[in-house]
Amino acid sequence: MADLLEEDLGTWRRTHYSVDINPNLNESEIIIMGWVSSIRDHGNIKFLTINDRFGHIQIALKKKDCSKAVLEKTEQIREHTSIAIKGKVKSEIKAPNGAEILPVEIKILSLARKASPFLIQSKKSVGIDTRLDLRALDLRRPFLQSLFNIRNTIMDSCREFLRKDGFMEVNTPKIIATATEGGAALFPIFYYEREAFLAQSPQLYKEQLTMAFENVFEIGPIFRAEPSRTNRHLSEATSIDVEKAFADYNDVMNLLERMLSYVVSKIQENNKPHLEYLNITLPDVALPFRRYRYSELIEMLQNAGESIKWGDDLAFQKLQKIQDAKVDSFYFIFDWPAAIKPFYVKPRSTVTNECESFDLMYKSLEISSGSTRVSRKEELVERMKKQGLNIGAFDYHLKVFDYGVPPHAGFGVGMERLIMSLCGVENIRDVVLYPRDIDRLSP
Ligand code: AMO
Repeated sequence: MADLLEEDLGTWRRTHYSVDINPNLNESEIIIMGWVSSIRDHGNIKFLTINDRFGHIQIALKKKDCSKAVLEKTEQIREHTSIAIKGKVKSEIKAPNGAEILPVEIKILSLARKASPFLIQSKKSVGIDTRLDLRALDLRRPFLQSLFNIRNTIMDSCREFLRKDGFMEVNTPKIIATATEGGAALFPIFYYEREAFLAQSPQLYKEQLTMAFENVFEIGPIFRAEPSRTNRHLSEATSIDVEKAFADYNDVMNLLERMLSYVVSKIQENNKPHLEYLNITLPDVALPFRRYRYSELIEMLQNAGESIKWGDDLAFQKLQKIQDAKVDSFYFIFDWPAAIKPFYVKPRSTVTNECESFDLMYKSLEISSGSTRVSRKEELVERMKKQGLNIGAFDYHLKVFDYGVPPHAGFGVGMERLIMSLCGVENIRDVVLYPRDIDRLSP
């Protein structure tokens, strides 16, 4: 019975989005489309709220003025039903946009058959697993709509910034033959008769491309087999990878901080309603960001009574100690021990057990790492040997270095972690459409 109510679009097309409706359109005939987010029945008048991608609009059904067909249809509607409404705009001071729609005809395009297992309007909702199981429905929540609109601005503004700065966007293979960041975190796959891997990072390709295009960037997926369950690790993340020829780590640290400052200015410009809804103040991105030498932080931690020595990685928990004491926004940690950074990172010429590397941190969360790269073949082979890598497996990469790879430097920014830091989100799964982790492979 209910199915018979559903109709095709036919010749109907949307004339206005919710944001376009305002009192100036009073008496105009319009068609809006979207989904029903709330129904309030006051006896002789019923209000529907229709959401579309830009916001929501109120529909007022005065029972004495509506046709029988319209009233019958609205009896069938529950929240989430997809709907088209032909009607007249009426200015109404009490309505959200100063105007509402008086419906003349309604098409039910797709009925919601079940009640949503979670509330759409609330910022805090049920546990994330229930929501992820029905993620597309979850994504109708204004909270996530705001986050993903901000994510969209981040993607756009990074691209815009890098293009203006003379970078070319590239796409490198995601099916690869060898590890780039160390062997432990690879996902093996079948590739015809051979074993291959999902790319952990575009590192080696972006480096090679500096010899042809000088300045390149890629926004794409990286795959990491992360067995730990944390709120900041995914098995499939998005990275903003940047590589620049004839530059060193100081140049790209400057580039990265300028990029983030640009991104924040664009969010402020484009996402005012989303920032207001989320009730967030964006972090301070005054330039330059603070810069701490790795050895300085080790000393700071030792003085604070931590058992840590030079050469140890700066674990998340330790960094929380520094955060409490010192920093509450973005900062760089530079000149890391060479032994704990990948083989392609260039050792410092003066203090060779350190390397020209940096991490960009937000409080205790690592947002990006980058470095000056080794551009001479012999030095690269030596670094690989020191790290116990199978040099033969990197032959395809090493042979490029016989043909004048320029000095170069770059960084990779974790997109999800960047959004977490900008929007104050605690669980990384919330800022990915369909997260992948050790427990989740669907939807
Ligand atoms: P790194 O391994 O530090 O460096 O990765 C760069 C940034 O990517 C993000 N990231 C992750 N985000 C979510 N889940 C994960 N499992 C995950 N792993 C990494 C982090 C991290 O700072 N090739 C170098 C970059 C370079 O030097 O250009 C690299 O991949 O925010």
